[in-house]
Order: sequence, then structure tokens, then C-alpha cells
Amino acid sequence: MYKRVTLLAGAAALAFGTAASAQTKWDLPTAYPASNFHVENLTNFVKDVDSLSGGKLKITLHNNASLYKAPEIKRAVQGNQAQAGEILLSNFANEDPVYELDGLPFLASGYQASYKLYQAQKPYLEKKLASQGMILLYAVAWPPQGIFANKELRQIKDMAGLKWRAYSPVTAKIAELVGAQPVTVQQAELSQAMATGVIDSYMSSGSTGYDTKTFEYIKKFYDTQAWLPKNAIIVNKRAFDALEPAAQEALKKAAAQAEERGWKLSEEKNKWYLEQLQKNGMEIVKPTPELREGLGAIGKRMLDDWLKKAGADGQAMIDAYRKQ
Ligand code: PCA
Repeated sequence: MYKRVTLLAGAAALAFGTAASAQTKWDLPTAYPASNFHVENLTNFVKDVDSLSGGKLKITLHNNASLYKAPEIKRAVQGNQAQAGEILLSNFANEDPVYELDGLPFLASGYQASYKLYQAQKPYLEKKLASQGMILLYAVAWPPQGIFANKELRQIKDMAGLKWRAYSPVTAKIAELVGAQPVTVQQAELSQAMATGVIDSYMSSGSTGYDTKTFEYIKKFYDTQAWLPKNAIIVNKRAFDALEPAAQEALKKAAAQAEERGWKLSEEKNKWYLEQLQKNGMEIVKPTPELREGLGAIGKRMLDDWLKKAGADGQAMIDAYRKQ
């Protein structure tokens, strides 16, 4: 009798052990809300990973900065506190110039140019992330960046004195160059910053304008189409290596699908987002040639600075982009 019980217990432990090791659970924090197209895409990615892995890899998505705030997500993935995460690459511009490239104004405007820039940037991005113990799963562009402001902006001089919300070192630098006052605020706190008057303007996409109900506070969107920053989904390398090969394949396949779907969704929804802003009383303004010129000159200056910082790798990225 004693023996039988032990055997049964042993078998149960074995079965339990097998089940436990066959299913892996990951956390994936993002700083953006469920309404955001990146998160919509991520939600489908998580479902695809589940089905392609036959239920062996379960990813829990934590949206709206509920698990980690935007600037903390990268470090959480690096330390494996979260096995995967979504980051805005240009948030990490101070760590390495490769993270800044897609945040530079007027280097690549429009989806096609931005996708080319991504192809030129990708090998360097992967190398940098690998040196930090992480793997790039996929990256998707935000819609083109324009300026939200109540003030009439005919030239960059008119931007002086604006209380300017920055989301990255580059957007803070733009404020400095035009004489605005930069305040760094991530999207999750943006509505509150507008409601309390901490900021009265910012540069971002129609997507963020919609997510944060910017139309309740700001009445104009200057459609400058200055650049398309990207969000990237990254994974901790140790966590990835610990997966069974079939689960690794499932993850990679779902990532490739999400990247393709995400770029399309970004472009399609950009039109929709701008319509929603208009429906809610916002004017979509075509920038004057003077404003475009002024911003273009700022872009040129920032690219020159970037090339100095980024050295040979930077030049190689720009050359690869321009050759395509
Ligand atoms: N929205 C994000 C980053 C770029 C964008 O379009 C934000 O404003 O925080």
C-alpha cells in the first residue's frame, strides 16, 4: 500500500512537473493604452504566439504603463523582471545614437522612407540590443509627427515660449532650439499635463492626440510629417534561450506577422485618427513654407550633430538608407 501511494504521488509529481515545464508564462509591459494601434497589434501578437506555440508560451500584456513606466521598460526586460516589453526606441537616445536615428526630424518622412530607414538601422539596433542581453522581435512606426498647439505658428519664431511637452531627448532638443520650454511627460501622463496647464503644446502623432483626447485642450494640429519614430518589441535573451525550439519559432513567426500588420495598421489608422481629431473640433493645419523651412533647418542641424556622435556606424546607416 505504502509503495503504491508513493508511486502514485511520484507519477502525479511527474505529470505536474511536465505540465509546468511545458508551459512558459511571460509578462510584456507596454506604456500605451488598449485603444492604441500598437497595443491592438500587440494583443493579436500575444494571441498568435499562444496558438502558434500550441499554448506553450503564454504572454500577459500589461498596458498603459500599469507594470512599468515607459522609460523603465527597457531595463526591466534587460534584467528579466519582464521577459519582453514594448519600448519607444528614441526614448533611449542618450544611451546610444542608434536609438535616436528614427527620431531625427525630416531625415525620413512618410512610411516608405521610414521603412527604408528601419532596414538600414536594424543590424545596428540588433547588435546594440544583443550587447545588452536582448533580442529585437519587431518594430513598428508611429504615424508622422506634427505639432499640437493653440497658437498660430507661421514660422519657428512663433514657437518661442511654448510650454512644450517632450517625450524624448530629441523632442526636448527641438524645444531648446526654438526657444520653447521643454517638460518631459510620457503619454500615460499627458492628458493630466494638459488639463493642469503644465504644457500647452507638443509634437507627436494623431494617434497620441486621439488616445489622450488632446482636442479637449488644444485646437490645432500642424501636419508637419516630420518623422516616424518606432516602437520595438524586445525580449530578454536568457528568457528566449530557455524556450523550447518550437516556442522560439512560434515567437519569431508571430513577430514577423505583427511587424507586417503593424506597419499597415499604422498607415491606415493615421487617416482615421486625423479624422477623429477633426470630428472633435480640431483643425488640421498645413504648415506654411516658412515653418517647414525653419523645421527643416533644425532637422539638418540635428542630423549633423548625430553624425558626429554616431561615428562610422552612423555614416554607414545613413549611406545604407540613401542607397536604397
Ligand atoms: N506618440 C508617442 C511617441 C510618438 C508618438 O506618436 C508619444 O507621444 O509619446
